[in-house]
Amino acid sequence: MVLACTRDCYDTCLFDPVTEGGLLRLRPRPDFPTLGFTCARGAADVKRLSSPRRVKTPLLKKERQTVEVGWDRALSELAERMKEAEPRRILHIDYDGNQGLLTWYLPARLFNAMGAASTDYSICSSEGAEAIKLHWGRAWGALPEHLQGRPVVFWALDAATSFIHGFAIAKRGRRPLAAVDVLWTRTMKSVDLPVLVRPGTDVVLALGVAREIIERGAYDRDFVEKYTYGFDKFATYVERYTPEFVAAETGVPRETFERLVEFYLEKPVTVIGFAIGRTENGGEAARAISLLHALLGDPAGFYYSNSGAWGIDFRYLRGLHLSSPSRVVPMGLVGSEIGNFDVVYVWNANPVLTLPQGNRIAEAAERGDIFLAVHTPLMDETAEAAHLVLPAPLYLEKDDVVYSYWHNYLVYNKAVADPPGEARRETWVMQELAKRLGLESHPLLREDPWDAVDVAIRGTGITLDELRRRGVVKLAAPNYYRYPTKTGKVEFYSVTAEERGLPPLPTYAKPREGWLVLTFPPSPLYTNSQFRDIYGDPDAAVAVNPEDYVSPCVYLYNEYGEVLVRAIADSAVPKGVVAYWGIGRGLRGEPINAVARGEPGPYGGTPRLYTTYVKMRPAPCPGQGVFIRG
Ligand SMILES: Nc1nc2c(c(=O)[nH]1)N[C@H]1C(S)=C(S)[C@@H](COP(=O)(O)OP(=O)(O)OC[C@H]3O[C@@H](n4cnc5c(=O)[nH]c(N)nc54)[C@H](O)[C@@H]3O)O[C@H]1N2
Ligand SMILES: Nc1nc2c(c(=O)[nH]1)N[C@H]1C(S)=C(S)[C@@H](COP(=O)(O)OP(=O)(O)OC[C@H]3O[C@@H](n4cnc5c(=O)[nH]c(N)nc54)[C@H](O)[C@@H]3O)O[C@H]1N2
Ligand code: SF4
Ligand SMILES: [Mo]
Repeated sequence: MVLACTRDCYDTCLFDPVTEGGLLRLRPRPDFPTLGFTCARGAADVKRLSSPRRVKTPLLKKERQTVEVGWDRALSELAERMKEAEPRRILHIDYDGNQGLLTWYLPARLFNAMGAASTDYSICSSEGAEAIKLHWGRAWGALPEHLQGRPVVFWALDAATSFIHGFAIAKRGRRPLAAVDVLWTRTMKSVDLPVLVRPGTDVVLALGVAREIIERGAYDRDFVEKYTYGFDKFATYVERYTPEFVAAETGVPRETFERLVEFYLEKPVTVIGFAIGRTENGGEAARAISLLHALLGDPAGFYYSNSGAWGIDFRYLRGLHLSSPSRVVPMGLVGSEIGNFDVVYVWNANPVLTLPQGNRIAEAAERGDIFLAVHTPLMDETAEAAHLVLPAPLYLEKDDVVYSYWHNYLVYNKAVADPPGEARRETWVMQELAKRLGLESHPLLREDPWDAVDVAIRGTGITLDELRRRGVVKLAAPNYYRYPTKTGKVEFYSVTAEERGLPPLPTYAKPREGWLVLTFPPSPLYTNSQFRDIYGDPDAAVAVNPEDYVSPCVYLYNEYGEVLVRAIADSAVPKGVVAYWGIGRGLRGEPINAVARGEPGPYGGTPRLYTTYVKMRPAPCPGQGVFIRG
C-alpha cells in the first residue's frame, strides 16, 4: 500500500505505511521522486493523530459557553442559520489543508447547488498560473525528471526549505544551480549563483535576460518560427531593458547579471516559486520568466504548477458544470468584505490566520455579525473564533484520491487509522446538510461522491476502480507542444491578453519607495499554519537589516493595521526588507496578516502579500508577567 502526503506542498511524498512494535510508521518510499526521506512534518503525522488539539465531538458556543453537542443538534443549528440567510450572504472558505479530491473539492457542491458565495481560491498560485497562461495557454511545465542532471534556477523560492525533493534532485545532478531572491535564504546560500534582487523587480531582470539572449542571437530560431507568435514585437519591446536599466531597477550588479545571462545560455530549468505571484509585478515576472524558455526552445523548461496537466476535472468535482456561486470574493478581500455575509462555513483552511485581514473574520464572529462554522481535525484560530466546530478526520483516517502539483503520480490513499470520537468526513457533512436544507435530490448531491471522483479523473486515462486496485499510477507526461492560446502558439506577444483588455507584453511598475517591504519566507517546521500543535508557534519576531534596526520590539503598521513583534538584526536581510518566517501572530496574539496586503493581483487575483509595504517604529516590549498571547 502506498500513501501520499496530502499537504499543500510541492513534494507530495509517497510513503509505505508499516507497523513496527504495534505502532504505525510512515516510511518514505526509496524510489523517485521521494528518494527515501521526508520532512519534519511528514515525520510527525502519526503523532498528530493523537494530538491534544484534536476536535473529537461537535462543539457549539453559546453565550461564551462551549458545549459538546451531537451531530444532529450541530447540523440542525447550522442548517437553521443557513435557511435564514440569503444564499449570497453565505460564504464558504475552503483551501488546501488537505489536497484530497473528496476532502477539499467535492464538498463545495453543496454551496454551489444553493448559489452561495465562494472565494476565488487565489491565495497561493493563481496569479502566476493565469499570467503564464496568457502566453502558453497552460501553466504547467517541467516534471521531476526534467530537473535531473540539468542546471536549475530557483526563482522566488527557498527550495531548500519548501521544496526539499526538487532541491535534492537538482543538487544530486551536480550541475550548477542558481537562485533569485530578496533574502539570503538557505537556498541562496547553497547555490553556485545567488542573485539578490530588490522586491518586485524580477520582471525587469527576466526581460533584461531575454534582451541579452536575443542580442546575442542565442535564441532557438526553429522553435521561435514553428511554435511561437509575436517574436518581433517582443524583441523590439525588450530593447529598453538594457543592462544599465536592469542594474538600476533591480540592484543586481552588472557582473552578476552577466553571469545569470550566461547561466541561461546553458538552457537551465527554472523552478518559478508560487511566491512570485504574491509579489509586486508578480504576474508580470511569471510571464517574463516563462518566456525565457520559449526563446530557448524548451517548452518543458519551466515549472510552475502542474495541477492542470493531468486532466483532473476540478470544476466537475465542485459541481461548476451545473451551477455556480452567486458571487466570488477574492481571498485577499474576505477579511475586509466580511460585512457582506451572515454565515461563513470553513473547511480545510485556517483563514483567520492565513488570509490578509483574516483577523476581521474572527472579530465579526465575536461581535455576532456572522455565524462562523468550521470543520477541522484540529483546533486552530478559526475554530477558536467559531460558533460551531465540527470534528474532521486527518488524512490517515480516510480514503481519498490524491494528486500532486509537481509529480505525475496519482494515489489512492487508504485509511490506516480510525477517526477519533465522532469525527466525520467532509462529504458526509455535505450530504447531511443537504438533507436538512432540502437539497438532497439536487443532481450535484444525488451523485455518489466516489462516482463523481471516477468521472472527474477520467481525463487522466484511469478509472477509479483501476486506481483503487493499483494504489498508485504514474500518469502520462503532457504534450509540451500544444498551446491552447488564441493563436495556438506560444504568444510572445499575447493576443489572448489583448483580447481581454490586458497588457499583451509583461509590464513593469516601479514598486513604492520610502516603505519597508514585509515578506514571508517559509519555515521548515510548518506547512502554512499547520504543525504548531507539534512544534509550537513560530517566533513573533521579524528580521531586519542591522541598518534598519531600531529597537528590540517594534510596531509594523500600514493602512491595514498594526502588529507588535520582536525585531532581530540580521545581515541576511537586505536593507529595506523585513522578514517573518511562517504564518503566525504578533506579541499581542494578533495575526501577522493583520497588516498583509489584500488587494487582488490583475490576472489570478492573488494578493501581493509578499510585497507588503510597512512602516516600523519602536515599541515597548511586553514585560515579564504581562499577558502577551491573546
Ligand atoms: N517547509 C514548508 N514548505 C512549504 C510550505 C511551508 O509553509 N513550509 N508551504 C507550501 C506552500 S502552500 C507553498 S505555496 C510553497 C511555498 O513556496 P513558494 O511560495 O513558492 O516559495 P517559498 O519557498 O515560500 O519562498 C518564497 C521566497 O520568495 C522570496 N521573495 C519575496 N519577495 C520576492 C520578490 O519580489 N522576488 C523574488 N525573487 N523573491 C521574493 C522570499 O524571500 C522567499 O525566500 O511551499 C509549500 N511548502
Ligand atoms: N503571512 C502569510 N500568509 C500566508 C502565506 C505566507 O507565506 N505568509 N502563505 C499563503 C499560502 S501560499 C497559502 S497556500 C495559504 C494557506 O492557507 P490555509 O489553507 O488556510 O493554510 P493551512 O495552514 O494549510 O490550513 C489548513 C487548515 O486546514 C485544516 N485541515 C487539515 N487537514 C484537514 C482535513 O483533512 N480536513 C479538514 N476539514 N480540514 C483539514 C487544518 O486544521 C488547518 O488549520 O496561506 C497563505 N497565507
Ligand atoms: S509536507 Fe511536503 S515534504 Fe513533508 S511529507 Fe508532506 S509532501 Fe513531503
Ligand atoms: Mo501555498
